[in-house]
Amino acid sequence: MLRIMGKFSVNALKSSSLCNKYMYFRNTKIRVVGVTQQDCSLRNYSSPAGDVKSLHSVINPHISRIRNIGIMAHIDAGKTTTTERMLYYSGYIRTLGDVDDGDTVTDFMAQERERGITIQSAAVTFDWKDYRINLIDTPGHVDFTVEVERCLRVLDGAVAVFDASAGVEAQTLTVWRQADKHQIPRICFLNKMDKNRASFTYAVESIKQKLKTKPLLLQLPIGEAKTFRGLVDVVTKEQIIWKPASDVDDGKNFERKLLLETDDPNLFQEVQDARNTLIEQYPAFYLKKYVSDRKVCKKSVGFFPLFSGPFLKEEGVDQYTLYLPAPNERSYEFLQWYKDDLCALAFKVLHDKCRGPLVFVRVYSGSLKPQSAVYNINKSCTMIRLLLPFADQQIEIPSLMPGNIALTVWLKQ
Ligand SMILES: Nc1nc2c(ncn2[C@@H]2O[C@H](COP(=O)(O)OP(=O)(O)OP(=O)(O)O)[C@@H](O)[C@H]2O)c(=O)[nH]1
Ligand SMILES: [Mg+2]
Repeated sequence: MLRIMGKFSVNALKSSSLCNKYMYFRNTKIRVVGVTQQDCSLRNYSSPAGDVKSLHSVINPHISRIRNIGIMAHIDAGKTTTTERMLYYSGYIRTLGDVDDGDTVTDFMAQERERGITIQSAAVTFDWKDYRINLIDTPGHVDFTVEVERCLRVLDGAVAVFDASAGVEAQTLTVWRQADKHQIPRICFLNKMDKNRASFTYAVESIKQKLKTKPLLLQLPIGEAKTFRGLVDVVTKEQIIWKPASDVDDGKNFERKLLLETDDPNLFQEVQDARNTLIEQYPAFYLKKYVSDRKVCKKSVGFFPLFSGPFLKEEGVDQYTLYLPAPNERSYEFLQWYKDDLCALAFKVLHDKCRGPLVFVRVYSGSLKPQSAVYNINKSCTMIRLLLPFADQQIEIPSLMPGNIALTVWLKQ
């Protein structure tokens, strides 16, 4: 845990040793700092027209609008692909990257791009509607279990991704237990519904048996594997059907309409049954009220809404902001000892050739400012810069408020 000791000026690192450029984020000119000197090329950042925000709202949104989310699963379940889709639909990138082509935002290391796997967890910060999402894409390989646990403990919610053709796999079981240990509220996401041998029934059964949990089926797929073409919302009975515009479909074209019995009597009956099961599971709630309150999800770690995909525009990210809690909706016992003093946890260190160690911190209380002296357990150190992470690129920020995650550059002691 880190605490502020006092403030004094230090010589900042020479800017010439850094890869600095400017970019426009939400129409605000911001300095971008590349992690590696070799690759400082800027990506295409876009923001929806007319969506102008002040720098302050971009840097420090209200705590209730922050979501610190991790994506966890077995290797190859589709975590990085899901992360990439979220960045694309939120307007953070203009072209959808692909793990197989080695051009995703979060798998930026050369080895990751060559091998098509995630080796280190990568953090990206982006805005979704009025929400600030700090997302951590974790590796699925068993060798990186410790890396996942380090990230999980600073998150307020997680998305467990399942391959619909494989159900619960070994590493998913491990990370699920880690999330249990840190009492992290979770959403289950059934990915790869379009893949050969994908089976909704099998995957749900596997979650029930292996994770010993009863997921709440909030969406049902329309078709499976090659016949997969959309989803039905069990609460609203609204169906979302893909309308691929071309072979290279980015999932942005879809149609929404109410599911009627005449459309598909079997599917209608399945939705009706799933709805009745939901009401049996939570009889005290009227479904709509329960969805808008989200109280069950925030207070109990035994509530696991289940959605299926591939990821859809709006639908997916909306679920994360709706069902996963904000930092101030979680209770951290240790905060009673800090009150308004700085309390932050350093959970990951990156080594950068130019700047030395870059430390990821999650702020729980107080605020963190550049060029301040901070007390770190048994020694004091000086924090020089604060950066918001965008995978391998960062934006320099003037302060960090509670509930946020950022990168810090420290003065060597
Ligand atoms: N058919 C299909 N393939 C998918 C889908 N999502 C991901 N894939 C493929 O699955 C493979 C693994 O995807 P990744 O996103 O790298 O999986 P990951 O969970 O990040 O893998 P690690 O980080 O290495 O554990 C890639 O070949 C993706 O193209 C999906 O919805 N449908
Ligand atoms: Mg990955």
